[in-house]
Amino acid sequence: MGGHRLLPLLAVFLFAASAAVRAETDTAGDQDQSWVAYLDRVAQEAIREGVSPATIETAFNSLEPDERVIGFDRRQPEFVQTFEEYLVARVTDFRQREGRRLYREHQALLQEIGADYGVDPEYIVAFWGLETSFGRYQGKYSIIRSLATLGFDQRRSAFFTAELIKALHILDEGHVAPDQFVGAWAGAMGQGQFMPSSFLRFAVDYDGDGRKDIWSNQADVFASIANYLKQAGWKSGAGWGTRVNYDASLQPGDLKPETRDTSCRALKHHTKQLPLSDWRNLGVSWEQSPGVGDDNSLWALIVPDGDQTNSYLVGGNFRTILRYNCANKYAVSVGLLAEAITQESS
Ligand SMILES: [Ca+2]
Repeated sequence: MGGHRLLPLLAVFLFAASAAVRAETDTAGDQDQSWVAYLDRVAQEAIREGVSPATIETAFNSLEPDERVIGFDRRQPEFVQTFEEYLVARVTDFRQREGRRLYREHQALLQEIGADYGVDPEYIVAFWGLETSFGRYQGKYSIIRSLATLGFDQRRSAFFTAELIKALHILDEGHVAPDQFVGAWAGAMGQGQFMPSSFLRFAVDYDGDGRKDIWSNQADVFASIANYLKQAGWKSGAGWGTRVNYDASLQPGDLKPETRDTSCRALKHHTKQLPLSDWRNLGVSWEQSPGVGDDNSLWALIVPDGDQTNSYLVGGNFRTILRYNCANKYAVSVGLLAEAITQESS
């Protein structure tokens, strides 16, 4: 790869940056040196993967760790929300109202993208609303700086270093200007909050301008979310699940799956998957059918908080939502918000 002979140049550049930092803070000298060594190691790996040295020089120029990011990473939640509190905080009146309004405003584009990817468009809007309140809160942290800080930190170094190298690829491909390459403190980017690895796998240039702009191009944002769901197995029209009632004699804890899907921790709290007819025979009932009369599909029972009055049967699309964000309460809120978006406003 042609980049190899440029390596010494990059090393000189990084060494110069480190010398400047060391001159300022003598006591932190060792820390600075290992930070620079870390960036140098990342740079070499990225260059080996074909990222241009110029891109890396721009990205790493005067880069310093962001202590705020470590603070967020170490912060413990002060209290644990109940499932009900979580839903109230996420599926707000504002998001339902705004979701309905934006669903109508972008209806033609959403229908087209929904048809192209085989994804019900109200779910695209629901993810958009839950992730960033429809693009309002994407985060203003430098993606490169956040990921380098978390990659340099010991706690999840390998994960964030891999994401950092992928972020360098994204810059190198020219999808976004370096000064606009921003997002949430832990590296989730754009209106759908994709990590760099998800961007490289799923982001789409739907409007055809050559850039996958998940930050500000509405068509790219919608199509990228839709493509993520499609690749994760979405089935259009199959629903997500429904709230259910059942008799206290049914013990969901006794209905463990024979083999456990370990791809996502939330699945630990799912019963085995059964057809709706089996659930009916077990005394489970529902007001609103979870699927479209598709008794061949398989449904699991979840009881968030162990509260029987707040239980759901969830299907294949629910498991797809978990691939986007592995938390049962998140996935229920996506389903409920999507339903609210297609309801007539009251
Ligand atoms: Ca584009």
